[in-house]
Parts: sequence; C-alpha cells; structure tokens
Amino acid sequence: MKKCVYLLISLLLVACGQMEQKSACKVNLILDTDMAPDYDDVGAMALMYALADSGQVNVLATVGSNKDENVAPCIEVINRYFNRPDMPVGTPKGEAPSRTTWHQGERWTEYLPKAYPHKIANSSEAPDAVGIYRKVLSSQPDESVTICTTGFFTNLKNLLQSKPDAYSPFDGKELIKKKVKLLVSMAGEFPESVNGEFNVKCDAYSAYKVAQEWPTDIIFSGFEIGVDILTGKEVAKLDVQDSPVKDTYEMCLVQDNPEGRNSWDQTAVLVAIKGYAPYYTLKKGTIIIDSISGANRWIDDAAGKHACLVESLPDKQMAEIIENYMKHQPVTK
Ligand SMILES: [Ca+2]
Repeated sequence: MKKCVYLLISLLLVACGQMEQKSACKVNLILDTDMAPDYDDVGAMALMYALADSGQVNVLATVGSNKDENVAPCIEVINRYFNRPDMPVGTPKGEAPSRTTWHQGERWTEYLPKAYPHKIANSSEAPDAVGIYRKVLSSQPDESVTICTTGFFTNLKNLLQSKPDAYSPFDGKELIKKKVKLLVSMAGEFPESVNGEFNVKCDAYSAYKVAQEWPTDIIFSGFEIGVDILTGKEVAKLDVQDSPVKDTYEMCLVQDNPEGRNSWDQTAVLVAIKGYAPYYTLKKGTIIIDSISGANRWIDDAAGKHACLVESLPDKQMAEIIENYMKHQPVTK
C-alpha cells in the first residue's frame, strides 16, 4: 500500500514537472507580417495558430509591415478564422513599403476582406504597430517575448526609435532589451545576396538599422532556407468550407505552381515557436546590410549576435511538417 502511495506521488510530481516545463517553455510571440504580395504569410499564420491551439505559443499580437489598405483586414480575417477576433492588429503609420501587386486577376488580399467578416475597415483605421508593440511588451515579463518578422523591418526600426510614453518609461531600445528574448526574421540570403532579398531590400534602411542596433540575438531564416520547401497543394484541396487559408492557396497556386508555393515565412514562424532543432542548426556571425540596395553579406563569428539557419532535414520532409501544420482547422475556444 505504502509503495502504491509513493508511486502515485512520484507520478504526480513527474506530471506536474512536465506541465510546468510545458508552460515555462510556451513562447510569447508577436508576429510582424506583410500581407501580400506573397501569401506564404497566410500559411505562416495557419502554422502559428496550429501551434497555439496545441498550447505551444501565446500569440500576443499580429502587426502588418506594409502599407496597403487591405493588410489589416486580411490579418483580422485570419485571426477571426482561428477564433481570435480580439487579437491586436496594427499597421505602420509613417513611411512603409506598399508593394502588394503581383498576381494577375483578382488579388487574394482584395478577395479575403470581401468574403469574410472583419471589424477593421482598412489599414488606416488600425492602430499604430509601434503603439501595439509598446503596450504589449510593457505588460509582459522581462526577457519573455519572441518577435517573428515575415515581412519588412519597418515597424522594428520605428520601435527602436520610439520614445517613452504612457505604456512605458523606457525608450524603444531599452524596452526591447528589457522584454524581448529573441527576434527571428525571414530575411536576407546566406552567405550573401548581391541584389538584396525581398524583405530586406523593400525597406533596406530599416533592415540596416535593426541589424546594427537591435539589442537581442537575431536568428535569420534566409531566402535559401524556404525556397525549395513547396507547400499548399494539400491545403488548396482540403474538404472544408469558408476557409480563408484554403481560398488563398486555391486562388494563388493555379497562377504560380500547382505543386506548391515556397515556404519562406513558415520556416521563421516554426523556428520562433519550436526552436531551430531538429529542423536546422545555427551558424553564428554578423549580417552586414547595405542601407540603400539591401544587399547583404555574412561574417562568421562564434561570438556574433546574429545567427542564420543551416538545413538539417531534407526539403521534402520539411514540406510535410509545414503542410501538416498549415492544414490545421480552427478549434472552438
Ligand atoms: Ca512575408
């Protein structure tokens, strides 16, 4: 009998330990995304909410980094689809990249706000992304927040330059240093990009400033990491109704490649939430960004504050892992 009691107590302690570990490991995430022209951001948000619904991440806010009026409504449509109607959505208020045209015919960013409910009429109505960053960061425990960018560095540059306000007595750099644990960015190409990778060159100055001044470690998922991971084919054929994720992939894959779309953004979100292993290893160093062209190069340095991902698993295996998360369906809260 005594043995049984000891066994029961031991099992309970192990279970509690695992629960504590799970909750302690849960990532607090802010996603900074550009809705369009590419739609891997939609796949990345589906992956993020798959991991949120399985208790692996607390999504704190979703902000847009490009200027198009459909950005905020599109983000909200996806948040609502995954039963997060009150998730904060912000947009840049000053200068920001506005490239959203790409596909011929109807654009997915025009279709989603027409087809699905949303409260924010357009991006101009959404609050300033920097205000959202400052409000959310100041309310979180120290060194607890992971930021993941799958778009431009515009908001992060603005956050770095922000002044003390009603939310926090700290300026942007101090607030980031105090509250942010890690930045994971889909950006750059390694070991170098001569012409500038899209997320860097669209706002090269902001990318340059963040690379120079960001006070925490940064992990870069470069162009080469997601380019051969093709996903979305199964999402486009899902037997579900009224899914903005399915609709987007169904609309766009026909024009791009019916075999799937490159999965740049999903790799960054996956690493931000689950960590880089076993999918990748890290190469430490320093990224050097040209503030005008957005070209980048890399200097290996074991003591560097930057790291870039190096592939560990075959692209096909990564595609399977990512597509499975992208197929996630909303759960009722
Ligand atoms: Ca993107």
